[in-house]
Amino acid sequence: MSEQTYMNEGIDSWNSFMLLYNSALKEMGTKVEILNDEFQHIHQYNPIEYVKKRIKTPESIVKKLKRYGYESTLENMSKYVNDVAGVRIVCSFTSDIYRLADMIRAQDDITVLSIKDYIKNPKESGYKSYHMIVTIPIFLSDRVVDTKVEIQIRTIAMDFWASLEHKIYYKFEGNAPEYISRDLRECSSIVSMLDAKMLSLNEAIMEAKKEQGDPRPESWDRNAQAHTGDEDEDEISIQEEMEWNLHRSDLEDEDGALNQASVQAGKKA
Ligand code: 0O2
Repeated sequence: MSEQTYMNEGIDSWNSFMLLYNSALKEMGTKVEILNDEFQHIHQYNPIEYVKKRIKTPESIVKKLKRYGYESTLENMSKYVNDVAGVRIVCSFTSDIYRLADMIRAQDDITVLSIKDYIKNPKESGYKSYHMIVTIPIFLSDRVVDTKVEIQIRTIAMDFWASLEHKIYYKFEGNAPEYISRDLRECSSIVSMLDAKMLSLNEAIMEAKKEQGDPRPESWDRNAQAHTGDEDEDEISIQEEMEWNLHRSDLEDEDGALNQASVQAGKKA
């Protein structure tokens, strides 16, 4: 069943939704870890540098609904906010992004609702990243609920740019002077050049290794530790950006609306 049907069946509390979204994050986190482990096993190479997971803050949900012109209710949240649960996968190379996206898309239990390729079509700001909105089934005691997750996949360089741009833009509350926006776009071009350079450098290293008779088709220097048995080094780091431990009464009024006062109470733990 979809999140909507779940809601129509009277399961409409904030905590029930958060349970779903948190479970979806756990499921996706595990899927990503398995893909990385398998890659390591087959190709002696791990494409993922790190993974971040986060649940959107109530404040940010209310802001988004307001921007879309909807009232702040749980129903509207589940209908219109696609990124309450978000997983960000940070890879080494641009080619890893598309490989991972294909692997995620190919999983039978995942349904892709939409894709935005901001690498091929960067945003006006210079933002680059590959976005997928997917649903993943969450098996509860008496039902299965297909739950939405936003997956963002990008390189370390793209992530570096996006983090800093977010901070800078935030300071100006959306009214950054034109020269700042221009410089940010220029930095974004530098990021693309850097990514392209690192990718071609890596390909050159692989070629050189092959010529030297390395028996492994895809052995990469940076994964040398994979062969030393140092397992901790191979593990991807998954960071929980924030957690919500809030109660329904903190967040909703009698009609089930998400209220602004409670949003304040729901700021980052
Ligand atoms: P936060 O705080 O990261 O959660 P839609 O999905 O079409 O309803 P939305 O959500 O604007 O609309 O879609 P889009 O454009 O795919 O953006 C989703 C997320 O991408 C944003 O979430 C940001 O995380 C990131 N993002 C998009 N554009 C930019 C940008 O110009 N700079 C940076 N740094 N990040 C960007 P939120 O909800 O805006 O924010």
